[in-house]
Amino acid sequence: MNTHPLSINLDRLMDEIETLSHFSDAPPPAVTRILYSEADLAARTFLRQLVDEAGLDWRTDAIGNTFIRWPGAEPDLPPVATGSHIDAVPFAGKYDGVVGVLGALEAVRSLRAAGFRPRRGVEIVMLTAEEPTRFGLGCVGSRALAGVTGPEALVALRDATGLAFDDVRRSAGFSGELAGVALNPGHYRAFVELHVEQGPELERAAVPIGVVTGIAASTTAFVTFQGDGGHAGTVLMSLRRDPLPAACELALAVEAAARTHPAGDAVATVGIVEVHPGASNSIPSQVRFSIDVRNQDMQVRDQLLQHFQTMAEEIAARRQLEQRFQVVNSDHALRCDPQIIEAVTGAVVAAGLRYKLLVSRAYHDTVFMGQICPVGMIFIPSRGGYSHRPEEYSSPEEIGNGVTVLALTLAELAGRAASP
Ligand code: HGY
Ligand code: MN
Ligand code: MN
Repeated sequence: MNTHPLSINLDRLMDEIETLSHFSDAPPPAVTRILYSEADLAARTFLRQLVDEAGLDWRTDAIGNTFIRWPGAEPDLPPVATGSHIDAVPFAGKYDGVVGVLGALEAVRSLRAAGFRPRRGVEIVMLTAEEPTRFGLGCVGSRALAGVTGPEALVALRDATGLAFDDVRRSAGFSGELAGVALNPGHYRAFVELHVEQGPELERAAVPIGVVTGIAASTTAFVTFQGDGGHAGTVLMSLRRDPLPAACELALAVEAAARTHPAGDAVATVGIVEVHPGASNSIPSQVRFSIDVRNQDMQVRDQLLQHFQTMAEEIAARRQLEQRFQVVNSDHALRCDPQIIEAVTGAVVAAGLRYKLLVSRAYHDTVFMGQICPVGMIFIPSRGGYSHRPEEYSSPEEIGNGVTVLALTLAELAGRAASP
């Protein structure tokens, strides 16, 4: 039985999620929304329109992080933050990140409609570039807010066409000093992110809410094997130094090592393979491919990463190839703050719902927001555990549950102002 007066305007929220999904470079039901693309910029404009309609103020920083502020009665107190991202990997679904941004806006609208007045302000943060698609690094916005990725590292980022992050952000309309992006520790009282689970646990357990206890440690690396190339017809097999079979050998070793690791839940993925020159009648001269490896136990992740590096060297030596193993990012696992977990579980009970504690195997902006304030996450079920594919789906009821729990959590953390 729920004990709260909130009413979530689900029709409006689902319409907004549907409209946002059409700002995409892929045909429905897929969504592709890459950082600073026309689709991304149009989606940001749509979000700001909704914020204006809600009568809330917003501002953006030098890289496009967008801050939507609901002032509290005591402006000197650090606000409570919530939020997520609206960029999407190629051929994604419509809920990853979006539920945490539009759902947060609906949570604030419903609290205001219920006459709730917060002691502390509430700030919704739409974080720029959670997905690594364009510049190879995930969570650029939250890393920069946390000071984990400073101005020099941002300026060094290049996309696959060689365009510089700094130039692209300015052409997208985000100028200002990069040094002004980082927030001080304590800038926020807390950060709570609502997100689709992107896995099968909640659906299998038939539980409507996940209360996240931690987020797995993840690493992204790129391996390059360099050979001679040459004519596919005239170079005999014994004379070749072909990097593609080497890459296949390593990819199979990556899969086998993760699949058989005693931890039982290690994951490793080769998601990008670039073959140069990419002609059917040319022997590849260079192959560059990505390795994404994760586990909530950092030692497991580090062991696997070390194994992959050793394998790359061994394969290159045996096949007389040059190789480069470049770690783009290797992040810590995150533990959510017990106080925030308690606030979320209390909100679930007040909403008359059941919850399951779980670890997130996907990374989120919460990993980096956790460097500057106490954090927590709220999950809702993903049908079939699908995500990063067009079949991603969470029902209106599940989304409504998540928004209600988020609203009640924000109310708890912000505190109710004494006078109306
Ligand atoms: O890759 C991730 O875990 C996140 O969805 N970007
Ligand atoms: Mn994602
Ligand atoms: Mn996400």
